[in-house]
Amino acid sequence: MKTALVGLMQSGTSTLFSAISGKKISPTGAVAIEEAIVPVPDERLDWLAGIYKPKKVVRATMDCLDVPGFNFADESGRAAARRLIERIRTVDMLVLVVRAFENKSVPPYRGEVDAARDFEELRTEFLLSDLELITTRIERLEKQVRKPSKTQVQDKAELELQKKLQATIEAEKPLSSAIETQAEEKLIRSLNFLTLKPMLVVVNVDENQLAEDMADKIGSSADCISLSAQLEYELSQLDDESRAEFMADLGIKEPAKNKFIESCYSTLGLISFLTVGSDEVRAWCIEKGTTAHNAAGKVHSDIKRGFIRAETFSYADLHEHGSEKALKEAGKIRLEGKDYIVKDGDIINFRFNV
Ligand SMILES: Nc1nc2c(ncn2[C@@H]2O[C@H](COP(=O)(O)OP(=O)(O)OP(=O)(O)O)[C@@H](O)[C@H]2O)c(=O)[nH]1
Ligand SMILES: [Mg+2]
Repeated sequence: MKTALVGLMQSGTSTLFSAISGKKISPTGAVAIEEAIVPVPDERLDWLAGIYKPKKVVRATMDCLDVPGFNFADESGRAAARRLIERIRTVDMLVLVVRAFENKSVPPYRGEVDAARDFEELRTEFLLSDLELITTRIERLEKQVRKPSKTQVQDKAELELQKKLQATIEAEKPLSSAIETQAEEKLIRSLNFLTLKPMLVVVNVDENQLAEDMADKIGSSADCISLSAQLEYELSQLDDESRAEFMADLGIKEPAKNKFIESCYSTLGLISFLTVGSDEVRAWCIEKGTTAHNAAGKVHSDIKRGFIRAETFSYADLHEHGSEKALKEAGKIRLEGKDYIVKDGDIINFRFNV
């Protein structure tokens, strides 16, 4: 899973990136996209490690990009933003970081703090960038369909679709509303439209605005959370003990970065199943609706090929009963077949034969 953190300049994108990845904050004005593999926090693994005493604990990970802040206010800024936007087309989801705190480094022409305005600006730019892609594609396809070729039928179908998409954007409707069939989705998949990507909005608030729920401030139905990137960064710099103290002082139970990563997971429709043993306790990231057979393939292609059964119990049951032995006595260990739909928190021991 690959996600890009994007925002207007000085929104706190790099601060949030640093808080979740532990990497140094990119200096203001940096032009390079930074990348980090971020472990997905999962308390269940910590508890399981206490039971199984494994040699190692392996967390699921999220591949995260920190994109320099966009400045659409002048020509060179727009050109830079465009180049960056082209480079994030292949990510699985977008995180839009929207500023709701005072920042003296933001040029005064941007006006007062206004999260809803900034969010709209970002969304409009993404939409325009998709529209541009559609327009270019239409021009190319119109030339192409005039000459006979192997792909003529498909090109004609795509041309029709692109025109429909163009009209949809011009009617100010979301692209997703115009894609009605899987065949249509397939025709345009490789274009990687930004406005078709799952999106999470992070409203970045000042430390003393934490109590307010800012999520409704952007006036959108998009998935949205609010947090203070600065505070998360400061928490990430502390050792466990000082962090716990600091959080107790502030009256917070969990760093918001955990909630942030969980939100990315749910925006993408992902869940985790777990494997346990004395060697390793591990979380595996899969899409909701994945079968046991495909989940086995995540672990190893041999396990998928030789799949016999998935011995399955839930983390919640293990947590309640305390041991696998007690679970067995309570009849809570199931043998599932290939078509079983894996659930979040399932602990699976695949039986296979190769
Ligand atoms: N008060 C407050 N300040 C913040 C917060 N998050 C970031 N900042 C400050 O905002 C400034 C910009 O932060 P960055 O993380 O560099 O922002 P950016 O969006 O990556 O900026 P560019 O990529 O350079 O455009 C820094 O001075 C941060 O300390 C926050 O939650 N609260
Ligand atoms: Mg930055």
